[in-house]
Amino acid sequence: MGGVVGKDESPGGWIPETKLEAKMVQAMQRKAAVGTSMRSFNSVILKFPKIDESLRNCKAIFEQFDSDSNGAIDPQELKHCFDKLEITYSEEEISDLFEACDINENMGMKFNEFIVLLCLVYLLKEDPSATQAKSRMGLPDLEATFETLVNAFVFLDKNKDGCVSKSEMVEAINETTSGERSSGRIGMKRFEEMDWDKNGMVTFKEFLFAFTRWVGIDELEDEEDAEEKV
Ligand SMILES: [Ca+2]
Ligand SMILES: [Ca+2]
Ligand SMILES: [Ca+2]
Repeated sequence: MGGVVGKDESPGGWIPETKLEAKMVQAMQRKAAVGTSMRSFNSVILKFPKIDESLRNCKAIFEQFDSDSNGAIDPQELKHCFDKLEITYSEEEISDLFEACDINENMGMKFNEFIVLLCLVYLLKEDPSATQAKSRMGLPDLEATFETLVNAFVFLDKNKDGCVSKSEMVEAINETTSGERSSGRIGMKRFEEMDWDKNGMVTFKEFLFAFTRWVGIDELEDEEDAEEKV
C-alpha cells in the first residue's frame, strides 16, 4: 500500500461539489448502511451482461418520451416524463439533474444521459421511511438493474464516502481469488476509463456513464461524435 499515499485523497475522503452530489452521497450512505448484495469483484463483473441487456431495453422508454423524435429529451419532454412516472421534483431539482447529466451541455438528454439521469432519480428516491414501496418508478426491470448498479458501487466504496478511490478499487480486486486475476486487470483499466476528470476518484455519476459506454449504448446513436476529445 504505502508507496502511493493519497496525493489526491484528502484524509476525510472526497467532498461533493454540488447540492445534488451531496444528496447522492447521502443516499449512497443510507444504502451502504443497509449493506450490499455483492460479495466479490467478480460477482460485479458477472452482472455486466444482464445490465447491458436491461439498459438496451430502456431505449423504448427513451423513445416514448422523446415526443418529437429528435433523438434527445429536452427539459419540456423530461417534465412530461417525470409526470408520467409520477416523480415529483421541483423545477429547480429537475434543472439540477438535467445539468448534471447533460454532459454535452446542449440542453438535450441523449439516450446514455437519460439512463444516468433515471438511475440518479432512482437512487435519490430512496426514502428510508418508504423502503417497502414495491416499485419507485413503475419500471420494475430497469429498477432492478439500477439496484444492481447501486449495489456494485456500494461494494466498491469501502470507506463509504460516496465515491470510489483507486485504492478502494485495488482492494476490491485483491479480494478476488487468485484464479481470477484477469478480472483484476480489467478492473484497473476500467477504473481509469471511469475517472473522467482524472482526480483519482470515481463518483457514482462517472461510474454510471462508464457503464453506458461499456455496454455500447453510445455506439447505437453517435457515429459522428463518439470520440469527444478534451
Ligand atoms: Ca426530443
Ligand atoms: Ca470511497
Ligand atoms: Ca473522478
